[in-house]
Amino acid sequence: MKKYWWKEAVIYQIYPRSFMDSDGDGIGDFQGIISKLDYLQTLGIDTIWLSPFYKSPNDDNGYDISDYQSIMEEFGTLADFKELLKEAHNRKMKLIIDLVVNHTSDEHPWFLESKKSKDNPYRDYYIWKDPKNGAKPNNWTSYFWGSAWEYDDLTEQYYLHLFTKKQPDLNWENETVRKEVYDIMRWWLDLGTDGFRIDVANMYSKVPGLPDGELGNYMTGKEHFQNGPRIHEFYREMHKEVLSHYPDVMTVGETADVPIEEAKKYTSEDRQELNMVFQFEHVTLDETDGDRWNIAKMYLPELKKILTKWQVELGKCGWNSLYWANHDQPRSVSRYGDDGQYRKESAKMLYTMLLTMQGTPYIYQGEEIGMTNMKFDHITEYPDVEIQNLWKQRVIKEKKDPHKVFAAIQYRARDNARTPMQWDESPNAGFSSGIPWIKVNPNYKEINVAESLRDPNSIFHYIQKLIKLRKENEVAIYGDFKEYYNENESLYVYLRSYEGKQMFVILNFTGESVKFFMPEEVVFVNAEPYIYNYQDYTDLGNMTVRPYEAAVYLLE
Ligand code: ISL
Repeated sequence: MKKYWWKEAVIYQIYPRSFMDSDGDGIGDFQGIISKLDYLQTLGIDTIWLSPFYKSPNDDNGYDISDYQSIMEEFGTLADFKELLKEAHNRKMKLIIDLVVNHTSDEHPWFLESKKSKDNPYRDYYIWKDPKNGAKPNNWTSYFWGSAWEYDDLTEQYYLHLFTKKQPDLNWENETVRKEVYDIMRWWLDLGTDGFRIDVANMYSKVPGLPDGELGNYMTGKEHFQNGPRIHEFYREMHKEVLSHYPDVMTVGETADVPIEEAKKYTSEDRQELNMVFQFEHVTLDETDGDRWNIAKMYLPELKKILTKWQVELGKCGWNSLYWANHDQPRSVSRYGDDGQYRKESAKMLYTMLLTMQGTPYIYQGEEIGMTNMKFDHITEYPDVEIQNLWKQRVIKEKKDPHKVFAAIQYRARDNARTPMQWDESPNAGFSSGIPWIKVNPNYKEINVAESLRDPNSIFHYIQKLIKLRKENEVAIYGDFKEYYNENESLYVYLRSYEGKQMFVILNFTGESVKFFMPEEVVFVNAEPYIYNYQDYTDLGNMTVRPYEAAVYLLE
């Protein structure tokens, strides 16, 4: 197995809008981020991923870009970005940025041109189609509700948008579009950025003819645009044109619904496509039939089966990315742990897992202090376009039970994890001296960075220790993965092995105490775990694993 810096990195995701506001406009910014780099360094972070910071009308919080080479005014200037990059590099931290090129904003000059006329040179930058029998060209739906097609009166054609109608899909079949994308990539790499998180990375290639999708899926048409016919060709071209000329940069593709066989293709080194992808199986387990808003209960053996499968199968040829949360997912402690009585124990347990698996771990801002889901009181308090559209569709149009829909929103909304970073006990959690763009979670007086830094037993200090363990023990990064007791409904137990060293991990995913017998083949030299999440550790001879207990043993 080849070694690379990005396999050994611990990546911290910053959602700039909510991280730190330096100028009091209620919106996070680059200077705010710069002021917190030392904090991230204290945690042990060596790589930062910045969510989009480009010029944007913000229909989807910056994932709708109107100029790829300009900075969103609220965040600062290009000079601020360069300063951030320099300050990060001074601290030996890498900085990767979001590449959003499945679509642009409808206010991007390419689209403004494209919609002018059918023979405009930019027309073919997007996907325009004639009506079919007087109606939409096909039955595909958008991720953010309703049809994926929008009619344009001027030219009497429809354009495709897999997300909001302000996010028209680029036409990747057009070679000129691909060249534009590669130019943008080179431009940012030449500035010194260290790589890309690639948005919606597996949806550029649409099946020719854009056939109707199978009915009955939550997303109609997805079999015709996810991991489509030319997608691997596009990545090999991107690699040849751009990435191969910058051998030290990293890429991670965001790939919803990626089967493991496809993930192997994207990430196998010999194929020269991407370094990693984000798979979605463990974050869709609590859906019913693919419907994100019909919440299902998670069953631990199922979750383990998924996680183990990716560990055992992908590591052989590609590389995993490990995550519990990001700006599209609820807070991990509220979802997989217990954000009440066992908040600290369960957050520590979850991150014990994340940092002792094979792959590159990604920590979303605020996770390191155990931030919890936000309980907004009213639908109008959710800024996310996805939620506003969902409400219009399910409650207003379809007349579904508003209480049920609201309960699902409280559980799953992306805004749960987009509330401002909780820095201290001062007003607005120290995030801003102005009025924050989104409500601050009222629990900031108990859950905040200042408190975490004071408390030697905080989640922060525990994760800091886990990162150190990872940096000092290659077995945590490169080791093979073997699971024990896969049927157990409470515990996740595994052994990592690498060049004669072993690491044994026991995690209790429940709020109950559970009896545990050591697997016979695991031989301990030292009874004391290297890391454990209670004040004392459990004796191995007669072991009862306490609620959300976690222990990591290093075996020689
Ligand atoms: O989180 C989802 C919907 O709630 C996913 O379906 C998500 O839309 C999908 O994973 C793509 O996400 C990415 O692209 C979107 C953007 O809204 C997300 O924030 C981004 O991560 C469109 O650019």
